[in-house]
Amino acid sequence: MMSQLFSIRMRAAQSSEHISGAERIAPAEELAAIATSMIARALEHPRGNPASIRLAIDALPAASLCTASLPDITTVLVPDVHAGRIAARAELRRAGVSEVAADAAINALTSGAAPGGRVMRGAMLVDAESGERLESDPARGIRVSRMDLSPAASVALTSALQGSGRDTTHLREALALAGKVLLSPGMVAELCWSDDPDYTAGYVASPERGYVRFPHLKEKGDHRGGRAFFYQRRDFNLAALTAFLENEPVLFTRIGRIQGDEEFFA
Ligand code: WAQ
Ligand code: MG
Repeated sequence: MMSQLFSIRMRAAQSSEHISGAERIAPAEELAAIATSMIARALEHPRGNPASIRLAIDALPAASLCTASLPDITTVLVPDVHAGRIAARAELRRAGVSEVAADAAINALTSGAAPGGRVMRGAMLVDAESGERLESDPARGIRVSRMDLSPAASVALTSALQGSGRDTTHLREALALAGKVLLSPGMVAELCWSDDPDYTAGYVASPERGYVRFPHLKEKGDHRGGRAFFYQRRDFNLAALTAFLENEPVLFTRIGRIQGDEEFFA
């Protein structure tokens, strides 16, 4: 029997611009330390100084906790952003995303997917065939929440990535987020790169290949980034998907495989 677990979430914003966010699942005795580190992280974020920091803590009903395995990890060694974007596009195509949908999403993330060229708080939802956007609020998008690594999975991931220089908070959190999105029905692929100006890596996740990283998907110093979740339209139900991604708790208790690096030259 596991002890009572809580979802703890942080979101920091300037007037209308998203600064940072974080989602964890933890027992009561860890909440104070996690809250402290989330606040510090919001205050020190390279995207700027927040005007507001919101923390939310919710008890999770023990019966509702779903456990799962994290996706496999592959790194594609692209030499620069140009090659990175071509490789990510090819990965999306391989997963079943159409050319028009892949290009629309890449262009949206490049120019800022929220109105006014801003960064979205959450992810856009994209029809994998037509490229049409399916989220109801194009500034907020969908925020995936209530997912984390179990303590054992966290230790296993650290030891599996040891010496690779890749055991970053960015990777850990993105892996859990991508892992939860992969569990949603009709999911074809996810495209992501960070909105943190000093973090250039991004990934494409898909059911077949898992979490495929690209060290360069944007130039250093660029404040734009975001996420696109591609879905098959025929299985798409916005209300059910939103309920799952935003509210269903998922704890990753096992890690996936760490695959050998792949080369890519554009
Ligand atoms: N749910 C949905 N979308 C989100 C969420 C969330 N919980 N958190 C962030 N986003 C969206 C939002 O538009 C952000 O602007 C954008 O994603 C980027 O978020 O080395 O750090 O937290 O393998 O900056 C990927 C590569 C890092 C890691 C991704 O994203 C690696 C990253 P960030
Ligand atoms: Mg960020």
